[in-house]
Amino acid sequence: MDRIARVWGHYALNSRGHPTLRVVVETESGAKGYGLAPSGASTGTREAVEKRDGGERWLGRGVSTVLALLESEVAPRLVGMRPDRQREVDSLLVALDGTPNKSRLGANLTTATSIAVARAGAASVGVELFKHLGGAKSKLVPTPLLNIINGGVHAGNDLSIQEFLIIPVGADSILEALRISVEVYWSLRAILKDKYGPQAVNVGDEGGFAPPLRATREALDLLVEAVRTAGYSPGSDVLLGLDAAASQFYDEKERVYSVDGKNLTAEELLEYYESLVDEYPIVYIEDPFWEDDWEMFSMITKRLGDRVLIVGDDLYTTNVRYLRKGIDNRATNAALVKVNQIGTVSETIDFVWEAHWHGMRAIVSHRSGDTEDPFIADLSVALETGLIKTGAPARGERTSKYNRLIEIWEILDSPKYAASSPFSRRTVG
Ligand code: 2PG
Ligand code: MG
Repeated sequence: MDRIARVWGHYALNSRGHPTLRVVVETESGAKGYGLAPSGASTGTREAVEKRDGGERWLGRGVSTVLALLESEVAPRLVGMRPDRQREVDSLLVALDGTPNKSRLGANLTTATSIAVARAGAASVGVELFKHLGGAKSKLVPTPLLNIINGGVHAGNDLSIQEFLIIPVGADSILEALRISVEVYWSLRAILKDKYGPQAVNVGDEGGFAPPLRATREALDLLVEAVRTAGYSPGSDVLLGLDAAASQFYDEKERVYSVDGKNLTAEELLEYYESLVDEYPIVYIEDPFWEDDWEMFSMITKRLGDRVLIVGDDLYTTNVRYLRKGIDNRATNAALVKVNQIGTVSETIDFVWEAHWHGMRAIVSHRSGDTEDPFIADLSVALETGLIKTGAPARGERTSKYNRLIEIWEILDSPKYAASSPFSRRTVG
């Protein structure tokens, strides 16, 4: 029976050039696992807390405090535990932290540690990470949602909507899906360069282009044109999605949403989404309203839920407590899943199970400040979510996830690409 022998951590950099921590777990048998904590920009207020040093070094973003806590409090307690007992380790992390939002140890510490233990556990028993987390039966490789036009706080342009996603459903393998996506990405690049000049093809945080656009429809028209130019059919080969991240453009005082240069009431915004869904092959809208407008979430799910996945990200922050509220209110029919929003692998798994149990789709997601750690690729296969959101097919921290999905496809006996199946109708409740 293998046991954890050593746990340590050190500084690493994330895709924004901010520091993060990398935790390493080594077992008595010599098995090793690592984990890196990602970081969000459009974070929900209910998220677990990312702990930073403050002060001047690293512009206040250092993780020395967190590394010291790892060494003094966490590592000594993990030594001697079984690396393949993820739940025991994660329960200990939750108990050691002792707060409802991981604010004492920091969710960056618990996330990196929990992921490192999962990998060490897999290595210790000699199985692939996705099999270790999901059992031998998982064969479903998720359909990716690729953010190829970046707006909101992820880009320096005037687009209010944060993410414009393409969804390559007209494929029968992950590689074909990525081929289609890459062809659309490069068609879009050529179109942007032609229409707006070379500066329009600079990329944003998630590898999508950040052109000088102002209007949502302009961006959607470009996506449709790029899909067609690449030789595919919008609506059957490639579907579209949006992450509005609406908390970012909501004015709480005035109670208006500022979209495309106009101030809209919640009802007007709902009508706006409805017209977009009528005009474009949109099947996915994430965070359409700000994170406390449960009523409007329920309203849009009622109106559009039979043809669109209405997704809670800032609404739920991967926390079962808020998900249950969403289930009770039929607030959404889908939920975004980010390990560092809650802070441990086991709590993330519980969240996905709860969503699935109630007929909701779950979408495993990266963060805008991510790392080369491909953990979420394994997680999405393990939990058979059928959906993953992990940026454009560009920038190493995004492609590491896609490359791992290709690798998993090669490892699996008879893999299945989720294609359009996650968009079939589901009943919530
Ligand atoms: C989101 C994410 C990832 P961030 O809003 O869904 O795309 O962004 O990591 O900045 O919260
Ligand atoms: Mg989001």
